[in-house]
Amino acid sequence: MEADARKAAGMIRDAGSVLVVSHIDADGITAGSIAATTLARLGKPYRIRFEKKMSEDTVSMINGAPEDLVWICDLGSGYLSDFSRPGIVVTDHHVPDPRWRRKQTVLDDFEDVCHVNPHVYGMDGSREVCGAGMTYVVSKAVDPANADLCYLAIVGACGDFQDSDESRLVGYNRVILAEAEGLGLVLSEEDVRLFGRETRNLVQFLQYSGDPVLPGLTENGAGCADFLAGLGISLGDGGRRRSWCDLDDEERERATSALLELAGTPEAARRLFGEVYSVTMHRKGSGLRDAKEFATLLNSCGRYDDAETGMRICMGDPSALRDAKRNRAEHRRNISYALSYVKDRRLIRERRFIQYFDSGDEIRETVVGIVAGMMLNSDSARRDLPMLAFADADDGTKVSVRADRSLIERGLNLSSVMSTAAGLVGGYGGGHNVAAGATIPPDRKEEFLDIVEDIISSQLI
Ligand SMILES: [Mn+2]
Repeated sequence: MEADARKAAGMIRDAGSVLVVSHIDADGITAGSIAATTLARLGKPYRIRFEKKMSEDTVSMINGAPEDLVWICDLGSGYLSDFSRPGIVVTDHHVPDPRWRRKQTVLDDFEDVCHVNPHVYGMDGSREVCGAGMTYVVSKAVDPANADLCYLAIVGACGDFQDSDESRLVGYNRVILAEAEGLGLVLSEEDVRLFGRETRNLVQFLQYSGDPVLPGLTENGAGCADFLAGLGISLGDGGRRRSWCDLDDEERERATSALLELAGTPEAARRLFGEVYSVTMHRKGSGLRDAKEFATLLNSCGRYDDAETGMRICMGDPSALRDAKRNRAEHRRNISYALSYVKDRRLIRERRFIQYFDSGDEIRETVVGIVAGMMLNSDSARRDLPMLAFADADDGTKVSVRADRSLIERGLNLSSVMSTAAGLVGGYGGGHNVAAGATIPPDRKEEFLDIVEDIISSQLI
């Protein structure tokens, strides 16, 4: 990895001009910010483009770009054999293009693509290091002084849920974390891992927990208020509502043990409690101190075609935060509109092995997955069936599907359901076992649902 990073660093130093292409999610925005800062510090002319995915248009834009070098972050590994130009550096963590691996050993006609990807070095790119992490490795090879960007790689890893499986960062992410802690840029602590410890008030913090489900608290605001009152924890401080980060040590310990007891199983307790990460340069309650909240803010920028605002935040522009908060408020309004749209119109249809709704062009394709997940956890839907959602997109119909973890134990794997079923109707798909997606031709939804049901019924035991 270090040899490849040095090679990439050499190509970057030698280039007269650079185009950075990165993904629109939190990992992509932090990766793009690391790349852009690296180039700015070198005094190199550069341009940055954020992309939703590596479409055919993106590939031809890259192949035709006038810059000497294209630095592709958090994208690109799956498309290496589509690049036909010299001067490409890819710092990504997605599974590499299999054709590239074959050709690399036979023909060696890809010598101009410098590919820095954890899968090549025997690491698991879904958990051990993210796109921002790989970009950081190259940035530091360009100049060791870029070590101060390591905290962005931690935010990127949290954005890609790389800390979810073990309730803490693992693998190479821990190497980066140790650097970040050593420089005093990130603080890691053992704490309750529910979302919103800096910005949500205490009731919302517990009420919107979701994973794990806390009996009597999840989706029950009054229950949360009673629970906190029972522990002698006040919800407000003067006129201000308190957040989880406002609790003193003693209050936090009391609340934590009560929550762990409520969680019930050791597995739920393990998901509830683990490591949390704070970006020390940002103050409490700013929305940027907790790494997960920072990543969520970046994601909300990306979802509204405004990844650039996210990048301005990462690069230290204070006015960008106000713009991003406007994005986030819009995001919340969109989600709540989408939820009531699906509920009020009773859009959910139930089939034997799946439930689904078709949102047409009423819900943005970039948030329909979140809406599907929230519907699954609401009282308008069944928990024991996967929830699938359709939304119109530029290049076809976007499909998002979510399932309760209990179905995974029974053999469900939504990633393979989506890739197989989409492939059979002329689309493509993939993802994770509990959350996956696809893009399919709009006129083949019914056929697609039939195939999805067939595959799910054969998976479940
Ligand atoms: Mn990523």
